This record gives sequence, C-alpha cells and structure tokens, in this order.
Amino acid sequence: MFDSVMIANRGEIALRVVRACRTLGLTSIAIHSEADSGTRAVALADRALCIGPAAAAKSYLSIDHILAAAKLTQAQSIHPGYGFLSENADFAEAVEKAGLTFIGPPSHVIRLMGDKVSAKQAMQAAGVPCVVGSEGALSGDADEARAIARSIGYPVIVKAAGGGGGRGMRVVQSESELMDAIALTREEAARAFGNPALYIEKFLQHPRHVEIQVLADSHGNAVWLGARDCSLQRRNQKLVEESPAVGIAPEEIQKLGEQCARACLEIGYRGAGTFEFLYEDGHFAFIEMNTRVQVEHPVTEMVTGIDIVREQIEVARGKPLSFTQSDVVPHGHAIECRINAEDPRSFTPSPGEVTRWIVPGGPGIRVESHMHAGATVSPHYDSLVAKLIAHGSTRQEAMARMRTALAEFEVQGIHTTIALHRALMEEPGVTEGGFDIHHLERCLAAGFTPKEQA
Ligand code: MV4
Repeated sequence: MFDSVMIANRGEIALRVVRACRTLGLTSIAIHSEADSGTRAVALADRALCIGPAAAAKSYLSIDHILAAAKLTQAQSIHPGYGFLSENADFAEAVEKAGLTFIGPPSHVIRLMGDKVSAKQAMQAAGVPCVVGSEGALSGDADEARAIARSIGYPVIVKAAGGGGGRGMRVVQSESELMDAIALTREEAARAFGNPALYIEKFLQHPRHVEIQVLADSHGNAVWLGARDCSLQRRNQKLVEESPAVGIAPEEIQKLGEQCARACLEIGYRGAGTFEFLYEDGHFAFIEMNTRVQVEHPVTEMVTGIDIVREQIEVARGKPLSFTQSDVVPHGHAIECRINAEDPRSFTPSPGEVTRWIVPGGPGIRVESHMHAGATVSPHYDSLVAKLIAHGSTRQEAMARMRTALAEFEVQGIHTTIALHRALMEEPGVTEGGFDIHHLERCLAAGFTPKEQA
C-alpha cells in the first residue's frame, strides 16, 4: 500500500490532490514546469520537483520526464488529475510497468474507454442505453455507410473512435453530404488521434448533457453518486454544472445510476469515473465515459458529502470504498461556476498578475482555486482560475447563495468571467433550469452579455 503520491498536474486540481494527501497522512510530491514554481500546490506539497519548461509538451505531457521524476523522488503512485495525461492509456501503462500505482482505472480499461467504438460496445453489452448508431466502426465501404446512415435516419453525426470531448466529429444533414464528411473526418482523425476509425450516430438536435458520477474499488464494489447537468457550455467548454439534474425524476436517475454501477463491475473499473449521456425527450443515451476525476466533481461532493478524491486515492491503495450505496443520500442542490481568466464578453484569454483577489464565503459556499493576490495566470495553460460552488437545501437557495458569492468575489489585474456568471444567474432560462446544450450559444447570439462594470 503506497504512502506517497506524485501529482502530475497543476493549478487548482493539483492543490485539491495535495490537500487530500495531507488529510490522509500521505506524502505529496508536486512536479511542475518552470512557469509554475511559485504556485500554491508547489508550496503546500511535501516535496516539489521542476520537470521542464512552461510548454506542456516538455513538462506536464512528458511521460519520460514524469517517470524520471518519480524514480528520483521514489514516488510510489501518480495522480494524473484531469486533462494532460489523465486519460492516456500509454501513460497509465508506463506507470504500471515502472512498478508504481496509477491513481485511476487499470490502463487496459482506459484504453477500452478511450476508443469510443469499443466503449460504446462495452456499454451496450452491459445494458447501458446508447445513442442509436452504427454497430462498431465503419468498414470503409461507401454503400455500407450510406445504408447505415439511411437506416439511422438523418441528421446523423460522424465521429472519430479516437476523439471525444467534442473533437473529431461532423454533423451530416443529408446523404449528399455523407461521403465528403466521412473523408474529411477520417483525415482529421488519422492526423489528430493516429486512428482513422469512424462511427455514425443519430444526431440529437436539442439534448441536455447529463452525467453520472461513479466510484469503484478492487473488492467488487461500485456505486453511483447521482447525476450532474452540464448543459451550460460554449464550444465544448462547460461554464456551469449542477446536481441534481432539474426536472428528471429521481427514479429515472436511480435506474441509470444502477446500470452505470453494474457496467463498472463488468469492465473491471476502479476509481472515480463519469458516464456521459445525452438526455432528450425523456431518454438517456450514452456517448462517452471519462476515466478521470472531473473538473465539476465538487457539485457531487457537496450534495452527497463524499470526498471523491479521497476515495479515489484510497481505492488505488487497495482499500474498499468507505461507504455503500445505501449510505449515499443526496442532500439539497449544488451549482458550480467555472471562473476563467478571460474577457467576460469576448472570451479572449486574459493572463497576467492578479493584484487583488478577495474570495466569497458564508454558508454553503466553497471556492476551489490556486489563485491569490500576487499570483500569475500563465498564458501557457487552461485559463481556469477558480471554481465557485454553492450548496443549498433547494436549487433556489443554492442559486441565491451563488448570486451573493459572485457579488462578493473581487479580482483585479486580470479579466475574469465573474461578470458573465452574475448575468447567467439572472438569465430566465438558467434560473428556470432544464435548458439544452445550445442554450448559452443561443443566448449569446441573441445579444445576451454581462453589464458593463463602473
Ligand atoms: C452528440 C451530439 C448530438 N448527437 N452526439 C460533443 C462533445 C462530445 N462529448 C459529444 N458531443 C456531442 N455528441 C450525438 N449523437 C451533440 C454533442 C454536443 C455536445 C454534447 C455535450 C455537451 C456539449 C455539446 C456541444 C455540442 C455538441
């Protein structure tokens, strides 16, 4: 059983893992780029090591550098966080082969879920409802592709097996566009993912994005921790997430959750994971599984009281989950606003030095951030500077607490999306809930924008 954890990540999630390690009495080892030497995770970790320059390809994405650092520090395990190498099966396998524990599922399960065709086949076989589509990858035969699309019914969406998260996909409205779309997507997929395999699905035109959080140990236990609605997004970047999902019967979520937990056992899952679904016309359809801890995990933690990162680490250490499904009793509602260092109207990145940083507080408020006055937002990485999470006994109370917290939040030196979130928490579609994945882009196209600040 390991007692040291190397964190192969940065920013708020590195800090989240350092905190979990300290709370568990484990030694934390931060690795960082030259740009991140002065960050909070580096300061708070028991040990820290610089592994390369600012460019992620030579630091946070370098398997060689990370494994060399693990050897040098005698780290016994690696937590990958989210993004970077967190869902890279080759990385997980290299960690396993080096004799360390990868804090996540076994590398072969990451590989199975990383190929969206094999992931869907595994979920179909495990009884999870899937989007109607081709059975497996397209063969390359044009007549066969046309027959599949015709039987699904247009519009369809062509997706790359190696894609995911919105990369490598193309909507096709009619048969006349199909073969060009396949050729273009195949070329992109070969280039971007080194895998030209494609599949076809029915294109759902107004779905919600609803996901199920799961946790599994290596003793045959798998649990589901409720649903999150992540429909408020722009260009595949989520802005706001909440739990539970508004207007969906708890019995429906329970049925889906049980199907996900069963699927975890069938695929040999271990650790934290998320099943992504599209929800349209009262039906759930599986699209992808994420085999990592997600940015939005705190909304589930707030509603269930379960420390997901702690459980993730403990199951990697071989311990059983600290609770059972019947212990999972959701309380109230939680909402998360992702605050980015971006202009709140143009979404242009806004790196630089933070000169003022005053965070909100009060009942039900949680701030996950690596920022402080004097900290710098680097232009080299994702612009997330804080996650503001509000919990309440009802959605209305959570939203009211969120509005109060957003009003208190003061940042100077950089632009942030706080003003956008203030406006979103007043937008009628958002306050009503149950909007689809196109809601924000529709609002923005109709001129929705935050008020100019004095
Ligand atoms: C879809 C879809 C509609 N129909 N698949 C984009 C991200 C990736 N996880 C899957 N995505 C989609 N797949 C079918 N069959 C619409 C999207 C989609 C989307 C999904 C979730 C959240 C935001 C989205 C934004 C645009 C498109």
